[in-house]
Amino acid sequence: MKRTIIFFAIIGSSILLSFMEKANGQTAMNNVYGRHVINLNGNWKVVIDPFDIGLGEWSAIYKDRKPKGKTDFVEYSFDLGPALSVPGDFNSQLPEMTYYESSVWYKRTFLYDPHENNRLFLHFGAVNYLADVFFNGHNLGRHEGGFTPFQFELTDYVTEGENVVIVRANNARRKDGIPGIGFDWFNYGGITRDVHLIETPMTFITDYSVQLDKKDIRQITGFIQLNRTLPDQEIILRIPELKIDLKLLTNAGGTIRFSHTSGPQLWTPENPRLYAVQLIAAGDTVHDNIGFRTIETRGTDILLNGKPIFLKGVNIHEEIPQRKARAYSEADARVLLGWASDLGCNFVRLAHYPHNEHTIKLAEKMGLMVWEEIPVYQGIDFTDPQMKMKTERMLEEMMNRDKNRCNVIIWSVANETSPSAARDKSLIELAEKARSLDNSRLITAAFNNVKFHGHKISFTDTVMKHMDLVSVNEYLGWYKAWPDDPGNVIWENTFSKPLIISEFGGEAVFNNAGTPDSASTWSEDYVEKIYTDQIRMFQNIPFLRGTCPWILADFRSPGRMHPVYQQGWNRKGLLSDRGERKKAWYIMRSYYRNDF
Ligand code: GCB
Repeated sequence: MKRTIIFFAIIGSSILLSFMEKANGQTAMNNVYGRHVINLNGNWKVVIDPFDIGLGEWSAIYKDRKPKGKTDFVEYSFDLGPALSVPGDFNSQLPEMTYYESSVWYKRTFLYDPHENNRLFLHFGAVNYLADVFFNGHNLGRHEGGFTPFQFELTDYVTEGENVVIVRANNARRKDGIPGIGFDWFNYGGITRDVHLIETPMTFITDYSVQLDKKDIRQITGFIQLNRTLPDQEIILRIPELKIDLKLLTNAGGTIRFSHTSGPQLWTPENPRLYAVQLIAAGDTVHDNIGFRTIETRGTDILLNGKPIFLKGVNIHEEIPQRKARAYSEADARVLLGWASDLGCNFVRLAHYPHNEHTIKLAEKMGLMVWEEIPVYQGIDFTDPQMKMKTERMLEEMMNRDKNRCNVIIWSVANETSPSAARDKSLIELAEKARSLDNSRLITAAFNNVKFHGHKISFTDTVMKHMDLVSVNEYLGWYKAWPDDPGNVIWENTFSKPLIISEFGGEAVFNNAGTPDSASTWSEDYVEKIYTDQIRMFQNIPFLRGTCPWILADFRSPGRMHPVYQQGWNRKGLLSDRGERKKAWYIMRSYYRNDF
């Protein structure tokens, strides 16, 4: 039986959009790890399809055909082919796949015993970039976007005994993609994050938000939403350590809005306090760990829980350089975030796309504030009529997943886009969209187009006005010559907002000695000098509220072709590809320890 889920537009137009998406089974339930799930990670059999012909009628790989008789043959086979580990990118698992950019078909079977009155969903943490999902011979649909979760409902198709999931994962770069054709990181493809089956009763909690009231920090406020428009359904909200045990009833739309006086200890980087939270509807329980804090700007300050803070940040790509692979696990997050905290950070910019949930959650436990962004990166074609729908959807998928993570303080809608009428309109609309979905965090985009007038630097991109913070990627001393002695450079605050220097740095090969006055030998000394010069400049920017060096560790990028110094790596890491500390690391660390 095919079910239609009906939602009313109770909490604004975003709900209407999510209704439409849910109806075709795509927007993921948030906090999959706090629900009743069966893990489908492990070895999946694959068919490698470099010419991407498997969707055509001749191959029809999704049918998983077997030869029918002596005169029949099939030119692929899951059973006789290799297996790949899921989660995990396919590029790092087979040597011949290193630079592969096309389709891989994955197959996984599982045994199931359907229960009356249960529903079953198939949830992917992420598949880069396109995913076509087939289940027991049915085409469930497609998801576009390599870094956000999605799901399909299996209830109508699941059978007793063996069930078959087949996924076409295609990582070809596309002009109409987000990101587009060109980007400065490695294009790891495949089923890169966890896969789960989610079991729910007929009525279940689809979505919720539990957070501190922005205006009154004695109030815990939010909403809980059921999948059905059933009034008077009881939902229990429990936070035992705060002695909260509320019995709440849904309204006609199947939703609860609540506000409860309490006095939680606030989450801070020094004391990242989280509270166990349970949401209990008839037969459905969701567990979470939630922290409470406020974040806002006042003039040129950023206030965490009402107090000014400086964001001691670092940029991170979702890559384990020693393994030359996409990071995906809590163990990987421990390595990357451990490095960031050794550097003295209280903040990380997760570039340039939403990273996996383990990373966000571990950062929350470690007291690291997070900037999350969607891959609206450099060469996006803003004139493409599909772009608005695609970018908004990605934004919504990211925000939906992480809206209960108190350490996420900034949503960024773009990185380094060139002004044009189409781009300006898109970014302004994206910022408005982000605000309409969540007014409890700060919205920004990273810009690289400041104006130089002699030794003065000013902001001229009018889109900056629409952001809560101005974020600038500058690269003085590397891509851009210093306009004057760094100690004399003056930044003008055109829009009277807090400034974050969201990128700066330069390339050096670990252990490469050279002179501090020439970039061309990729020497540590040259980049060390960039860092000391940058810090001299930072000390003269009265409205600077955060810095993020580019980048924590060297990362793979096929566009970096220098045969001696780069060899397919962007060498701007403070750490080498083996985690060794370069000279610039120590400069940044002393700045963050306030002993520069
Ligand atoms: C940038 C980009 C970043 C690049 C970096 C670089 O401005 O935002 O993605 O990797 O510069 O190294 O050129």
